[in-house]
Amino acid sequence: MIKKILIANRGEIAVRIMRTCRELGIPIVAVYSEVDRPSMHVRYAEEVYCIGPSPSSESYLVIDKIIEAAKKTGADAIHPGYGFLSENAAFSERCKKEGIIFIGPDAYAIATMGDKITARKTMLKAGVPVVPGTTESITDENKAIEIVKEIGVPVMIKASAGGGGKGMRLVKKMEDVIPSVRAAQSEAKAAFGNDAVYIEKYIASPHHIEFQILADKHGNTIHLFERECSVQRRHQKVIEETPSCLLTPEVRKKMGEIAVTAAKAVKYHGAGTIEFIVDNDLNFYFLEMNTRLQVEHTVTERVVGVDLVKEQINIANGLPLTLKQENLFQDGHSIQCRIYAEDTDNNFMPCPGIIRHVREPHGFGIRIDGYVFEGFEIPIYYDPLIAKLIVWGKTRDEAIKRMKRALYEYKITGIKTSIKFLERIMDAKDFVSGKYNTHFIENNEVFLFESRADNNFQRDIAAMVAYFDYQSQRGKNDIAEDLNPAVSEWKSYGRKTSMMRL
Ligand code: MV4
Repeated sequence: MIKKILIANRGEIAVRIMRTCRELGIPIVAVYSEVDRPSMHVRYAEEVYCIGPSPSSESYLVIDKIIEAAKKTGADAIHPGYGFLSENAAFSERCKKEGIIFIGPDAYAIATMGDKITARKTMLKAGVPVVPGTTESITDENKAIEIVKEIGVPVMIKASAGGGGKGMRLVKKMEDVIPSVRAAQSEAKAAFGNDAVYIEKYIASPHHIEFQILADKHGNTIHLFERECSVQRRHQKVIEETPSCLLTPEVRKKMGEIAVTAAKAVKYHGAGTIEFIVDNDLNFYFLEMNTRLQVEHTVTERVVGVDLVKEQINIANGLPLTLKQENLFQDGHSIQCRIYAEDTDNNFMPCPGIIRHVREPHGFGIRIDGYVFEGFEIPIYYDPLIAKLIVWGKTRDEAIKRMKRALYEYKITGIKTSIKFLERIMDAKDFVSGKYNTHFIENNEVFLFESRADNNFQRDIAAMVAYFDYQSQRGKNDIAEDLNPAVSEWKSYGRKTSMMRL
C-alpha cells in the first residue's frame, strides 16, 4: 500500500490532489521550482523539495529531478496531475523501474494512445468507430490523392504525434492536398520530431464530447458518463458541463459502452478520457484518448458523486473498483468555468502579476479549485489558470443561474481575468439554449466581444462621473466619516457602548 505520495505538479491541480491525500491520511511531498517557493501547493504540503530553476524544462519536466525528489523524501508513489509529465510514457516506465508507483496508466497505454495513427488502428481493430480516413502515415502522395478522392474534400490532415489541435490542417480543395500534406509533415517534424501525418474526413460544426472512464488492474472498466467541452477557443477549453444537451439516453449508453471498449483495447488502468467528435446527426467518432486526470474532471465528480483522485489512488494500490456501472447515474447538472489571468479583450493575452485582492463566491452548489491568494504573484513560466469555478444545479437552468450569481460575486483585482467574459457567455442565447457546437465563440464574437465593449465604455464613464462627484462632495459634509481613523472604529464603538452601560 502507498505510504507517501509525491505530487509532480503545481498550481490548482497539485492542491486538489493533496486534498484527497490528506483525507486518506497519506503523507504528501510537494515539489517546486524556484519561483514557486511561495506557491499554495508548497504551503499546503508538510514536506517540500526544490527541483530546480523556474522554467518547467528545468524543473517540473525533468524526470531525473522528480525521481531524485521521491528517493530523497521516501515517497513510494508519484501523482503527475495533468500537463508536464502526466502523459510521458518514459516517465511511467522509469517510475516502474525505480520501484515507485506511478499513479496513472503504464507506458504501453500512454504510448499507444499518444501516437494517433497507432491509436486509430488499435480502435478500428477493437470495433470503435473512428473518423473515416487513413490508417497509415502518408508516405505516397498519389495514394493520399486517391484516399481524398474516396472520402471527398474537405479533409483534415493531422500529425500523428499531435493531439489537442496541434499540427492540424483543413484542406478544402483537391489541388491543396499535396502542398498541405508536405507542409503538415514539415510542421510536425519541427514540433514533435516526427513527420508522420494522417488524413481524416472533415466533420463540420462538431461537438466535442468526452467520456470519463475508470479501470482497475483486474480488468474491471467503467465509465462515468460524458462531459460536453464544445466551448473552446483555439483548442483551449473555456467551459465544460455535464450532462451534454446533445445526447439522447440511447446515444449516451452506446458511447459509454464504446468508451469502455476503447479503454479495454489498450488494457488501460487508472482514470482516463475518451474524446469523441459528434456531428449534428449524433454520429460519433473516436478522436483521441487522454491518459491522465483532466482539468474538467470536477464536473463529473459533482454529478456522479465520485472522488476521481481517490479512485486513482485505490487503483494504483491494486485494489479492485468498488463502483458498479449499474449503480452510477448523473444527478443534476454541473458546469465549470476556467478563470484565467488573461485579457479576453486583447486576444486572450496572458496577464500574470500580483493578486491584490480576492473575494471568492460561496454558498450552496459552489466549488472552487484554485490556488491564488492576496499578494501572490502569478508566475510567467506556467499556464495562467487561476481557478476553476464549478457549480451544481438540479437542472441546467438552475446551474446557469448559479454560475451567473457566482461570477457576479467573484472579485479579483490586481490582474486581468476572464470573469467578465465568462459572464457574457452565461448570457449568450446559444449557450443558454444549449444549442452550441465547437464554433460557439467565433459564431458569437459580436455579443462576446464588441457590443459589450460599448457597455464597458459607458460603465467607465459612469464610474468616472461618480468618482469626480464624490471628490467634489468630500469635506463639504459635516458628518462625512474619516476613511482612516487613528483609532479603530471597533475600539471607539466599544468605548461608546461601555460608557452607555454606565
Ligand atoms: C476534427 C475536426 C473536424 N473533423 N477532425 C480539434 C482538436 C483536436 N482534438 C481535433 N480537433 C478537430 N478535429 C475532423 N476529422 C474538428 C476539430 C476541431 C475541434 C474539435 C473539438 C473541439 C473544438 C474544435 C475546434 C476546431 C476544430
